[in-house]
Amino acid sequence: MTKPIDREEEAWAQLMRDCPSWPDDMAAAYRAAGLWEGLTFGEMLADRAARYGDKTAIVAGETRLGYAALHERAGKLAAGLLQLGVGPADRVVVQMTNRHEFFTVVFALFRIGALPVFALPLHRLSEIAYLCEFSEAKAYVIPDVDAGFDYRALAADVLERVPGLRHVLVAGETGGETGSSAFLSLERLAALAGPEEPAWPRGEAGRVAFLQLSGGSTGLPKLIPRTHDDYMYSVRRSNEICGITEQSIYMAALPVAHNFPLSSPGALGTLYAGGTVVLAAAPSPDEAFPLIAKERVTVTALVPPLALVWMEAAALRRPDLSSLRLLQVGGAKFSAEAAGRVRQTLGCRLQQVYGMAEGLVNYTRLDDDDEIVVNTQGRPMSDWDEIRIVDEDDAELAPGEVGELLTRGPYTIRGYYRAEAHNAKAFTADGFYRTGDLVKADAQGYLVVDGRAKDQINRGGDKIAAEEVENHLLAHPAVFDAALAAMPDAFLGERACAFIILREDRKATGPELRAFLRERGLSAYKIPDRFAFTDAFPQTNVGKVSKKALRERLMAEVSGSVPATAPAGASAQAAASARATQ
Ligand code: OOB
Repeated sequence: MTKPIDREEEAWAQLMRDCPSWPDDMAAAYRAAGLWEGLTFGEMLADRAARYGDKTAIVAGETRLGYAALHERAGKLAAGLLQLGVGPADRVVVQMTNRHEFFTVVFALFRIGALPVFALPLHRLSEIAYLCEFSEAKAYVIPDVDAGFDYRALAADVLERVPGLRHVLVAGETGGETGSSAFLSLERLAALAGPEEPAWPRGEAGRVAFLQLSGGSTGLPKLIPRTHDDYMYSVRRSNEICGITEQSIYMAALPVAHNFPLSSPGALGTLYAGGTVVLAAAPSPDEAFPLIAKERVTVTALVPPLALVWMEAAALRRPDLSSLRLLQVGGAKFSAEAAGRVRQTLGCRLQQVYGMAEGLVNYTRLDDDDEIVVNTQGRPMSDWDEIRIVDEDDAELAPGEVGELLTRGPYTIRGYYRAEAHNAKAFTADGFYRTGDLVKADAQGYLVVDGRAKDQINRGGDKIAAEEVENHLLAHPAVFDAALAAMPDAFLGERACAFIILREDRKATGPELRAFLRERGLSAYKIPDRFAFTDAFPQTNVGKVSKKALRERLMAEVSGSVPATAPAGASAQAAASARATQ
């Protein structure tokens, strides 16, 4: 019989084969320079618990958890997980709203070397079933009910779809009482552990800590493997740039599993520094403003549409935001016009953040002139970040010219999890990640995001991979072809428009297609805002659908230079139906 230790080593070896890593010489250089410290997130929390004891780590609703209590609860859950048969290198899909259990669960997983796979609260059957299946998750963690949505009903559907999934772990009052033996409340999970501490598996900081979801541009979402070493470095360096200390009170208003509020510097940065993380149940002014006043929040992060809502609400209501020192805005382009109003309306400094779950994060600096803070998306956080701005042939451009941003460095992945063919396209031969973003750099290295080369829609910070939605639409019997394109929107920046060619003699309306996508379990933000029926798509010289032409068409419509019609080449009848769509 194989000894458990060999099985564990084999599980890690397999996982590391699935996750491309840095070449040895680069890894050695990052270690020698002290960027990679060899500290796991489990060890980090243990250290902070010893150092800060009862100091408040997490505030969520009525719950206040000190550092020691957080560590202890995570330990109980970790022991329970081991009892359940979840261990090193196992994957666990975590779909948690902004509750304290997000942290107890995630640190429990870090403790035993199991990998959280971060899903977002808005994800539904289509995304979750795929994540569970593709990551071969042993367990799936959910809240019971949140914002009126019953995650247990979703989990029941996921269990039916994914036979390999064994456990659903439920946070909340009504945890395990669903009748299915797969469901277990976190309370009961913690109680599974015996009185003795188990022998904790040995952690290694060079190993993958978790899988983060990519915004994506292809048919199926990609998983991003981040190691303890690389992520810890990005968190530590972010803290230095953003001035996060023991005194910092960070409010997570965005869903905390997203890379921005999680680590830029976000909740993990704040815990690293010994500060306090306040979880807002929703990012609305109704929820967030009183919380800022009550908890004396010093820093928070928003996507641009929410920053607009906050500015509007603050002008009307004059809330007490006197504790707020810094508002970070990122995830999508923040217009210079809006950026210029932050200090006046919210009474705090602005920091623009241009980052990606794959790694690279750019920040404007706290001592930058307003000119830079308002007009740029910042510069790379680390001197070790390598940047190239290139044309379509990968030739480097002159400073100031717009091209695609390529990057590599000590916290930017070298490839996605189990995606060999895709990796060959998404990375250069020498390991630079192709961001798909069109940017220009000024003489000081500050970047301005100027557009996108990837087939993605950025709906106010929520990323939609065009191909993923197109594939769902193609499954409809009346749809002959589908193409998703971004239409400009004053509030969200972009919304999604689905151009549809129907099969001959078949009919479908926008509302029907929308209902069809919902039934397939696609999350709401990916469902097109508009459907436009046409009988042909504009093409590029090589005969592909020209998304650029579709975008330009939508852009022209919005700016009013042409009436809302179907794209060039479409019949008068199709043009009429395009106008008829909502
Ligand atoms: C953040 O991460 P993701 O993975 O959800 O999305 C990354 C993409 C970027 O490639 C870019 O297209 C867009 O989102 N983006 C921005 C932006 N910040 C992100 N585009 C224009 N201006 C910005 N400030 O969105 C993310 C991760 C960490 C920190 C902040 C944001």
